[in-house]
Amino acid sequence: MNNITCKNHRLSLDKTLIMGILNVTPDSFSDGGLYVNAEKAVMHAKEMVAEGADIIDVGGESSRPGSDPVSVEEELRRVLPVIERLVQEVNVPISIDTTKWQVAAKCLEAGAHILNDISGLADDKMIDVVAKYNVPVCIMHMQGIPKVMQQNPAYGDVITDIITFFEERIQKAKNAGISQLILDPGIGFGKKLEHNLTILKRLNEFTTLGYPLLVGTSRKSFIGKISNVQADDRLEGTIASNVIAVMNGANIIRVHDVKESKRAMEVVDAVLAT
Ligand code: 7PM
Repeated sequence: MNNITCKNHRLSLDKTLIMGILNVTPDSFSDGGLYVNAEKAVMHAKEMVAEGADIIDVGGESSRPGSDPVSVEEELRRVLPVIERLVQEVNVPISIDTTKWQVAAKCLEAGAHILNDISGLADDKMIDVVAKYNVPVCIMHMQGIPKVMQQNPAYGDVITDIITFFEERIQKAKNAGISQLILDPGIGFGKKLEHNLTILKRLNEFTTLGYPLLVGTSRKSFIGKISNVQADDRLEGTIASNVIAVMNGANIIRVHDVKESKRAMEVVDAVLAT
């Protein structure tokens, strides 16, 4: 489990990998039309690479708790022009954050290197797409769907339940011939504060499954609940949680703030290498 290989790229797991978040969802700032927004997204991606991002994760559907799904056409309209440019202009692997097999297929055809599926290969058609393109896939755990997932998350033992989920999806992937898996417990996806904290504290229990671990805590609401701060003021909590995750076995952290996260992880990696 020392590398993740995707086409022309090889990601060493000797150090913590930084996955930079590239949102291409419309927000209050993105009123410049499609071309302008794609241009801004590409510039932001290049900035993150310069700051030390090892992977750029492109997402066109907000998975915010309570959010509605978008259509295949709309999601493709947002992400495909950006993916097409990034595979040409950026020298790190590009991952596509989608749960839709049609979106995954088009983006992988366009040259994306990794699939990040927050539904964890829930759709059998997605398994076929990943097998066809033979790319690494991140299987994330989510209880429920974004629209309703935070209404009343409940577990027996949250770690045991997530491991059972991983074991099932690992088997399905293996049966389809998919070998390169990344596992992600899905912080904030159908989890209460106590579940998120337990996942961070006991993350090492997932390492026995034998796959690289990805963790995404960046600016998430559990940090806001602890420190009573807004999303744009959660950098310190993000870094604290990522230090804990990596000390407990995470290999990849998914972050908005690449420069700060990279510097923090250099220190963590130096200790881990000792
Ligand atoms: C609003 C709320 C918008 C939350 C976006 C989000 C993860 C992910 C996301 C994660 C993996 C965010 C989330 N989170 N993929 N996609 N793991 N693998 O905070 O934790 O970016 S979307």
